[in-house]
Amino acid sequence: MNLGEFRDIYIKKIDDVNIKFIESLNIASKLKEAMMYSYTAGGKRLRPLLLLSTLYALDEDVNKGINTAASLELIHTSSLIHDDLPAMDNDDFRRGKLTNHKVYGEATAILAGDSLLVNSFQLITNDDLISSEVKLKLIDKLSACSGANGMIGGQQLDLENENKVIDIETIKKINLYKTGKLIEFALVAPAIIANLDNEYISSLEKISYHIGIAFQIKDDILDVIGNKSIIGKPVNSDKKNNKLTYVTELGLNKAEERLFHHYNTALNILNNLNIKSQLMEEIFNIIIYRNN
Ligand code: GRG
Repeated sequence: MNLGEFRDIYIKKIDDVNIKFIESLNIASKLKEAMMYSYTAGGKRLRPLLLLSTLYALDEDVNKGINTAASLELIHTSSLIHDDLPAMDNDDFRRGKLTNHKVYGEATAILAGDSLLVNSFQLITNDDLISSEVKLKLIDKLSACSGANGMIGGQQLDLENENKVIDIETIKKINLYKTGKLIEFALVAPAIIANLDNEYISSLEKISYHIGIAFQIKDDILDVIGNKSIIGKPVNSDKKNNKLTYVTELGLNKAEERLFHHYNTALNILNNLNIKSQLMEEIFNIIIYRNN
């Protein structure tokens, strides 16, 4: 199967699951509308694609990962809503549309982000295709990767280091948590679903480490040289928020060198696993060569 076919089949399934799930929530209509607004605002769906292509590479039934991948995308969406808030990056546009708080107000945007995060776990608990033991392991890993020791902790580090002169190691650490931890989940969840051993999990974690950093370096590069109408949000947001990134620290050329270093290292580890990794590699390429 090629990536286009894979994406057409499985991303549709994920969007169906998430849209039905949000529709099924019997709540205040403005909250539900705000959740739906950001989920359906677009987005490349790279994290679910990574998760499902890894399951495919491991020769597992890809359908066993649909709800887990859907859950991951809900959490990613929640983080974007919060990231754009006035107390964080204070951005007006995301995915080419007004940010959630610009449409629904700050209070509802906070609650929409909270609900997308908290309710996401129910997609795993309600999955009929995986065992209770696997569900517990997935929820444990997903909460670890999202919470204070994961993405949210990374965002806190990012905030604390605004306006500071920091070294490349600190920038790397921020990236590793803020962006890398959800990528880690995308690569490790398939190993949990496939009941693989710790040695395998550790190799996938290593790949996610490098691809997670590469992902964020590319994001930082696009923040400087991206086209606003293609990336769907303002450029130079990092400069506006006095954030140091690989690009501000090293310049574009050296940042790009680092990007390729991490990309190539991830590919080498992946190739040593001898799995059906062609789709994974195509997604790595999208991460590295994308223009949005
Ligand atoms: C949800 C309680 C709660 C807190 C959120 C704000 C925050 C804490 C974390 C920020 C995490 C963040 C936004 C990291 C940047 C990750 C990143 C590179 C996002 C862009 O991802 P893409 O390119 O976006 O996959 P699309 O729009 O394609 O989905």
